[in-house]
Amino acid sequence: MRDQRLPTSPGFWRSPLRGPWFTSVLGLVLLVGITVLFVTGLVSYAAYNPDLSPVNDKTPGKGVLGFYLFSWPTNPVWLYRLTQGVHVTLGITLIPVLLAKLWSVVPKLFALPPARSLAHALERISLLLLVGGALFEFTTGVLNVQLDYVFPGSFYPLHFYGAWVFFAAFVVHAALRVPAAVRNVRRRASAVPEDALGADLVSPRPDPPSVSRRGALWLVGGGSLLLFATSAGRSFDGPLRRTALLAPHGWADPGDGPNGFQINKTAEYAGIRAVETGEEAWRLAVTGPAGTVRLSRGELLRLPQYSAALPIACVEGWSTSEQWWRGVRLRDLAALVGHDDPADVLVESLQRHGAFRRAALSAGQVADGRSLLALSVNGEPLSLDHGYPARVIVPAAPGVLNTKWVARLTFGAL
Ligand SMILES: Nc1nc2c(c(=O)[nH]1)N[C@H]1C(S)=C(S)[C@@H](COP(=O)(O)O)O[C@H]1N2
Ligand SMILES: [Mo]
Repeated sequence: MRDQRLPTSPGFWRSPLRGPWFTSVLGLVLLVGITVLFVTGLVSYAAYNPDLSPVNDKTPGKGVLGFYLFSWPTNPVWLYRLTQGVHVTLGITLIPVLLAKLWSVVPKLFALPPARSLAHALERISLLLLVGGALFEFTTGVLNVQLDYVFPGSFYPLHFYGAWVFFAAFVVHAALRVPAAVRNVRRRASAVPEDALGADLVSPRPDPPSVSRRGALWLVGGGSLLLFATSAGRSFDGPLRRTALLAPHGWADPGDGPNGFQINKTAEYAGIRAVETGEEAWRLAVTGPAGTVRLSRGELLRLPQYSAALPIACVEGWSTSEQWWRGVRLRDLAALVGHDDPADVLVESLQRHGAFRRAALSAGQVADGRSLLALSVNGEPLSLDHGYPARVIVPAAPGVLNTKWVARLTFGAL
């Protein structure tokens, strides 16, 4: 018998909770949950117009990994609000399940010998990618939504490549284990035959139980429920938003009134000075095959005005309900500079620094009559923090494409 004080000895692990049933239940929850995370994650990437690189997407050499990309639609207007809300809220909710699952199999990490055969060695390497990939994806995701881009500019490629590595290992693992996991779950929590997959997880000398396996599952589920209840409010306005205790609170207080909804980056943060946005100084430059026209805010207001009720839905998972935006249609501005058929557009902000000072929209997005260069919201001029003198708003698009403090529109440049 090996020294039971060392984690390499099975006798070192004393929890009576460990066993095939507990691990299998958690595993099957993750099977469903992580599949949804992967799909909504790819969808989020597609929504970002990565084909309009290098403006939107700087992910190097995505090549075949971009095979599924499609032109992001503008309907229904809440599409990204839903997919990204699910991605972020589900990811946060699954944290206790992931941690419990890793805890339940941790003795295997220390099992000796490190490899019994070539097949066993390969399997252990795939598990390393699986566990490492899971921790990496959950950590980068949480850091991004909670702490606001700790890796400016590099979050997308990190989270994107990490997802593919993680998911490849996940598929292999699921193919090998799901049938046995289903069998394990059908059995009762206490009845574990010696030959069940994962029977080696059962401690050979368990401590007396302080909670049953079912009770432990309820604890994990309770933890998830608590995270859900304190996160999901980030997808709503008003009193529900206040339940989002876990959503970052470093944001500017949007106040009340027509402009009283979530602000991401304030004008002050973005370095926008009031002198640049005044009626005297600010001109919008619109460029196309017919040349460049410069328009003041007053001139823009004399063009035909249209309204659209659209939400803002950020990649960080928060969103606002639908606000009434009013302004000039992007496709009318395209026509003004010689594009009768809508073209894609490069949007540039007054902002001089920061990742989000420019964005590219597809021709399909420009064609939609609800895609606006908005001048007002909910019946009042835009506030400086929401992008005065003018901002872009596009149905169903990620918030990051709704450029604020617009200075220049270049149609057909991409
Ligand atoms: N110029 C500029 N536009 C910007 C940003 C920015 O930092 N600078 N942030 C974008 C992001 S990430 C989001 S989610 C929305 C948020 O818009 P809001 O602050 O009006 O809610 O603005 C977008 N437009
Ligand atoms: Mo955002």
